Amino acid sequence: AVIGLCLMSAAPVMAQNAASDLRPKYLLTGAIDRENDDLSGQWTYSKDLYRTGLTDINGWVAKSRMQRYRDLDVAAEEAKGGATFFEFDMDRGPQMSIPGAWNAAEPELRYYDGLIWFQRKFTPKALSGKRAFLRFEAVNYRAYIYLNGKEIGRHEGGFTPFVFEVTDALKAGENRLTVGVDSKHDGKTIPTEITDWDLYGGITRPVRLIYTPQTFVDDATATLTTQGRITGSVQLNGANAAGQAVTFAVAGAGIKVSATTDATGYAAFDVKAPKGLKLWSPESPTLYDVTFSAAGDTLKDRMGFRTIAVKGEQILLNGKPIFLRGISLHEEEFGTNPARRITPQAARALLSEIKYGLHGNYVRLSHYPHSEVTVRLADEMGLLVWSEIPVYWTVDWENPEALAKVKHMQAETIYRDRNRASVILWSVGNETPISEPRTKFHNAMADNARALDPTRLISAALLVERKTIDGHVVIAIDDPLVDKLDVMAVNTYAGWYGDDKLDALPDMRWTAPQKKPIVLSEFGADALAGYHAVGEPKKFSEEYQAEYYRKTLEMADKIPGLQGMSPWILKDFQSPRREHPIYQNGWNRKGLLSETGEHKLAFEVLADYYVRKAADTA
Ligand code: GCB
Repeated sequence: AVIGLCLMSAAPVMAQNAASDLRPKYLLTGAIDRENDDLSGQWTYSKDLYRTGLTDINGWVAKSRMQRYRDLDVAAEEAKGGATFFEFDMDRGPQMSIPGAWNAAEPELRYYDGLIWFQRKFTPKALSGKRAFLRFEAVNYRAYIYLNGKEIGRHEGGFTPFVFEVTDALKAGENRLTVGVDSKHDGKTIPTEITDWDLYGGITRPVRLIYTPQTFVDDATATLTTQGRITGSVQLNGANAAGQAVTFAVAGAGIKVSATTDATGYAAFDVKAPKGLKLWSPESPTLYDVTFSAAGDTLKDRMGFRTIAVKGEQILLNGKPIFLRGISLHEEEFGTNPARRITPQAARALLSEIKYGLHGNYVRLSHYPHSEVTVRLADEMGLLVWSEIPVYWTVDWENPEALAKVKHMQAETIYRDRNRASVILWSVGNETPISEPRTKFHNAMADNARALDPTRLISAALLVERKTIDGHVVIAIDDPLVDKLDVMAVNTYAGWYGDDKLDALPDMRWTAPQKKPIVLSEFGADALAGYHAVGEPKKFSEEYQAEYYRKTLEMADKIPGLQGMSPWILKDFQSPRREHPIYQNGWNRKGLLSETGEHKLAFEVLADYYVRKAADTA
């Protein structure tokens, strides 16, 4: 049976939960700590550029020779002889290492943009009364999931997790899991087909078969409020979800609180935070072992407790003003042939450059939700996080389906990451040209984020206007979306795009429509590592990039209300739009590090600035 778009399957009504209609049917929060079979490893694959495995013309494809998802031993069929005829064989196909984008797997797949079928066989553990779920951490962009020839579900959106129950679809012994992955983006996808990064395709994050008891803790959360209380909730799933005693405990903090679930399996709790609770901060990222227990099941997590708020032009972490010393980051590991394969080691290598190399305390995870591994590591290492939905440049603003997709992406992201102390900002967009439908769209996103999570700050990376007033260059933030934001974030490229001289930057004046904190969500300049130009700085040289940073930082120091920055970007990244044959060759070169991690001159300029900033604000 076709279950339909997972995105569209609403959960049962839970009156207590403000955004309940967006809650995915299953969340399996904390899934990585549950009993599971990791389905990473070698999968076979078959390219299907014309989508013949999916097309169904008048039903005749039902007997098609091209349906890769059929539960079929093609070699055995052929051995029988006779008229049997197939034009695929998933068992004898080429292999690819999963997770990982296909673009790096084979040279011929570098710019492949379409459908590829993947298959992996596995033998599950004996269920003996348990339930089983397939959880995909991310498939880019559309996923069609089949188990033993039967459709289990579909999902759209390349960066968020999704779960399907397969308790009844599994069989004893060997099972055949087939996943069609369609990377094609168009005017209606999120993001659309035009971006400034490699869109990549494939099963880019881990796939796990997760086992739970019949009734289990599907989702749970706890947060420290600015009133000094710890509030949270637990959602059970299963036949015995109602009327269960629930316990939330924080080991070593003296917190243990109980509640009872209502008819929908939901329970909320609220307790005074104990005096001795150690707060999480970048300088001291204390994490506690927490448990949410009910009906014989326990959801475990490691969580930090902190508050985040805005007061006038300041951002307050645990009640104290903080300056965000950050950098932007794409999800791409180091190397000349990245596959967006973020392992704990790859994430640590990237975040260490920010924390220890740049002396940063903050990272903008652009332009889409990054891997769970990265966000958990930010918690552990002590880096504040800006989290983003790929509503980038242009979107089909007047299309209600686009907004529905985006809202589901927000829900999938927020439910996944709301227990991470590191995450302080939900962004609702990047550089979207101002128009009425666009502002309406973003306003709806901001309302949605607030309904899903009233405890964090909302921002968006805005475009600025460059004006000349009385002979002075004025950079103006003038965007009606600001009304909905806690933090005004702006991208500025004066001195790179356009003809402004670097010496002019420090004299540019900034104006903002309201007294709210400002962060520079981007500024940057391309430099090819190893290209040095003496004399007058030349664009694309390391010297130009370093000088651009010096002058932009001088300008930044004069921006009233500036509370942080995340320059563009830590590392050079693949971008098919960047085709300068000498300096780019398919890479956006605005990294402070080359793709292999060589430090460019500007890296030290920013690191020195952050050392000074850290001393000033200590
Ligand atoms: C931007 C975009 C970012 C680009 C960058 C650039 O404003 O937000 O995605 O990569 O500029 O390099 O131009």
